[in-house]
Amino acid sequence: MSRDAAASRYEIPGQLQQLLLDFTVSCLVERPADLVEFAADYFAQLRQRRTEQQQQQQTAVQQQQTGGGLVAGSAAHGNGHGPESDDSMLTDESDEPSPESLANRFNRRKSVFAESYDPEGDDDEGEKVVHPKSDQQRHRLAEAVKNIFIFRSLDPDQVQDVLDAMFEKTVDSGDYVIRQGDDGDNFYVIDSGAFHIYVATDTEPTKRLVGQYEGSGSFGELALMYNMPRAATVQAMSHGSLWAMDRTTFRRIILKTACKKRKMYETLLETVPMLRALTSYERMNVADALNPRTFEDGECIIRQGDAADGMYFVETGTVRIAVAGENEIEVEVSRVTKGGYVGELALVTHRPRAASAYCVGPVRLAFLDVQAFERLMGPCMNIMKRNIDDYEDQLVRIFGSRFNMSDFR
Ligand code: 1OR
Repeated sequence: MSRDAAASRYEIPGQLQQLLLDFTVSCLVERPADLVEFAADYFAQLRQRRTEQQQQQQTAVQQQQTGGGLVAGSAAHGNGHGPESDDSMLTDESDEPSPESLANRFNRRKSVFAESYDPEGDDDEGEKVVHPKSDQQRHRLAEAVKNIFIFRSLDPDQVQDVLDAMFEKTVDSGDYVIRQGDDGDNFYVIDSGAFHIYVATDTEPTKRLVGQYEGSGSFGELALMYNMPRAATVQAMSHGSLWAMDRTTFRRIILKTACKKRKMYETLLETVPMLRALTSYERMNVADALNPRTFEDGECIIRQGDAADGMYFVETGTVRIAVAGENEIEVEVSRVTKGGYVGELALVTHRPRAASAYCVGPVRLAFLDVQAFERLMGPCMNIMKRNIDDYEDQLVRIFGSRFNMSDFR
């Protein structure tokens, strides 16, 4: 074989170098225990993202061709138009659709609505709804909504409207509250009871248990936020009570704030390698729970020895981490920039802050409080613990063997 023939036969594809480089960086950052499993997941996600992007581009082109965007609220009520109007969902409703068709509908719809819905353009004000309640009901409702992340950014008037509009719904074990593929009617906050979440997908058409709620939490926001069919089935596993809010009130009061927040933190959360351990749905929940914090140059974000109230993701700027040894003199041990995080150690070890954190120039952070951390960050725990081993090595190098963080765990 000639040299030229060999060269053309072994030509390196243009994307290979970048692809392998990205993959290698992910491996170095996440240090997976099982490289083969990690590689399989990594490339599967990459392919899924590319498919979604292609679908979104196609949709954008189709919308341009048909001359219309989505009308908020139209498709879920069955009078969609343009590319959605031929969707089988609107015509072939039977009582118990096959899980396979549900999954197909969801996957087709998801990218369309998630991308093209613009809450800013939604001027559907709707009427104020009031469901009278006893004092006891009002008290229980106030307790139930306290920890619902998407209510936290509301102003007091909006909270009042929310409380007025909610109505109680009791369920028995086995009742379906939501079925995957259905149109969205209500948003639910759990007052009491256990609920299972099931999802069917194209690759796994038999519905699979993906999570559960035990006496608290909320669900049913996705279909209302993105105008798409229900993404999961939610079934009561015990007698229980729910607070429901109708779709119009949800969209009138909650939608804009919640969508804005999810959009604002979407990019940040995608750049934090650790959070790849979460599903995109779980990352959205993290976005709901985050709060912006800004600091000036030199300001102290975390003080060594303090009790911990939460952790921070770095949005912009640089954070300097310093540890004071026995002589109280602080030594810089590392710097954290965009995509990194600080303050998780004390939350994992349940100990006081092990180091101080200072701003180098202005810094913008996203704060996750300790309750949200405990509810949402479980799937990232192994990655955080592995990174803590790194801190330990670093501290032993700087201060000697006195620091032993694994004792805390
Ligand atoms: P919805 O309006 O689509 C079903 O109705 C609700 O179940 C959904 O809103 C969420 O509030 C809730 N994926 C999608 N929806 C979920 C999930 C979920 N968990 C709860 N819901 N996943 C489980 C993540 C732990 C991802 C599965 C791949």
